[in-house]
Amino acid sequence: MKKIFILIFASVTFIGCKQNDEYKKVDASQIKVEGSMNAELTAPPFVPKPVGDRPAKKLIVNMEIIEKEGEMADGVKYVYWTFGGSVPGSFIRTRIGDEVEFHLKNHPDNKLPHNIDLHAVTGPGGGAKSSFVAPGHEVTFSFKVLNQGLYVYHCATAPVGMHIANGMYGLILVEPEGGLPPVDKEYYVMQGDFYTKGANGEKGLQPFDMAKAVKEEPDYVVFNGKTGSLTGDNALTAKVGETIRLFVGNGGPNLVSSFHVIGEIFDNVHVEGGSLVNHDVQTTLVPAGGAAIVDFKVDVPGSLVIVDHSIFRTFNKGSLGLINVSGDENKTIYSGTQSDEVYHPEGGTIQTMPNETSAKAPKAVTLVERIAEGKSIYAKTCFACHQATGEGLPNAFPPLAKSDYLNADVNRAIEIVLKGKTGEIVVNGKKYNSVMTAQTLTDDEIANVLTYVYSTWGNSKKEVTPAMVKAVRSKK
Ligand code: HEC
Ligand SMILES: [Cu+2]
Repeated sequence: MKKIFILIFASVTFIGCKQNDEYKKVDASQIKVEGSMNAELTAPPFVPKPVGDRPAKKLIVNMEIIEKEGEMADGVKYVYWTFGGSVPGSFIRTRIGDEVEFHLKNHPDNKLPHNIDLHAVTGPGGGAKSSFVAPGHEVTFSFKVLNQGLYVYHCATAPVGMHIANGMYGLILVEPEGGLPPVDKEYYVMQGDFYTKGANGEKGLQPFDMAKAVKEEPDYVVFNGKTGSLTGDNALTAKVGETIRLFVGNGGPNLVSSFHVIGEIFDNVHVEGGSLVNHDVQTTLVPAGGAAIVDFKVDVPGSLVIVDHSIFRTFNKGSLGLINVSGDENKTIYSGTQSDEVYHPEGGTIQTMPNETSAKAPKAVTLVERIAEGKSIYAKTCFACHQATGEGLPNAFPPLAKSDYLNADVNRAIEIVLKGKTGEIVVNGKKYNSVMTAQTLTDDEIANVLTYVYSTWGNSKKEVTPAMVKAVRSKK
């Protein structure tokens, strides 16, 4: 009995030690600085060079606040307020014991005063009070970094929520003595939610919408300030065998992020950006005004998808990024599809989507009405898969923008929307082999949505009428 007790006690203490790693609190206030240097600042998705084994220094940060127009999504303009000209703002990399001399400059062309609250600062308002700066002014304040970890900084000028919602946030990293363990690639990814007067995708210059922000109903939830900041030519890259570290932040202002990378498992996560390291994690929670450091080794080639796993945000509001991994396959780790045979449950392979819009859709008669009506149908039914601007998703959903397949045969396109589609097709030279669900839409709705698709994104401008849809519907 006694033996068993000792055994249990011993194993509990053993596990206990193991989980606590070897965290030792250092009294950073006693660390002496040796010399000074200018901080390297980088725009996302890049980060400055690691601190390595450099001693603590006086680190001079020159940060300029710039208010400027940018693009939230294709054709959607937004006036961002930025730290250093980017959203999120410039990445600041320090080590424990550094004395940061912070120069905050408010560009003379800016309209508003701003300041900065750095969560890495021990002191009133994280520096906010001492850093309040009017347009055309520069303020200076200093602080010693006492705690290691990854910290958010943000503007804290009233109305605070609005300054953050316009993009005024970024990350400051405090590395431990000797630096973080080396990895092959490091990237900077920060989520934010945005509130525009127009609905998601509505073009033109979009002012900030305070009412939506108060209700916490964003039109956009994105990484690095805009949709597409980490896709297409902006996708992150890696090679098989490399270890990747992501410095992940969440500026909010409102939403909490369920940060996940589809196709990977985080080997290590600095939980909440602090010193506790968790291992083998699928999704890590990044609170508004919080951060996490995740790393993983990429073992097989392909596209990893960075998402907020509150997944409608990803497929409907923009929080989607890619890491394109190149290199050799490893069939032991991942086989790829080993067989694909036709599976016929009762009723066929194509499922039907329920649809409540059919009854109340108004009749469009002119081409302009058809396009307007079609646009709203697109936003309700097609958008989730083919994306806001019809570009589709690599390997999953074919593009409708400039689609040779679409433009080649209008009756075939009508049939696809009517009855769904499965089996291999080639669109703009790329193969797709997936399933499009049958859309339960009326003849009018199909005519309108297809007319809209044909009339936008460089397509053939073909008008589709209800009569044409009717003809295809009555075919066999
Ligand atoms: C659930 C996801 C999904 C939805 C919703 C969806 N599609 Fe598709 N669509 C697909 C997939 C997947 C394919 C490719 C099917 C295949 O591989 O055979 C496709 C193919 C197509 C094609 C032919 C290929 C091309 O790119 O030209 C057209 C046209 C099309 N869809 C139009 C629409 C329209 C219009 C809507 C809205 C009314 C819509 N789709 C809704 C997934 C979807
Ligand atoms: Cu501000």
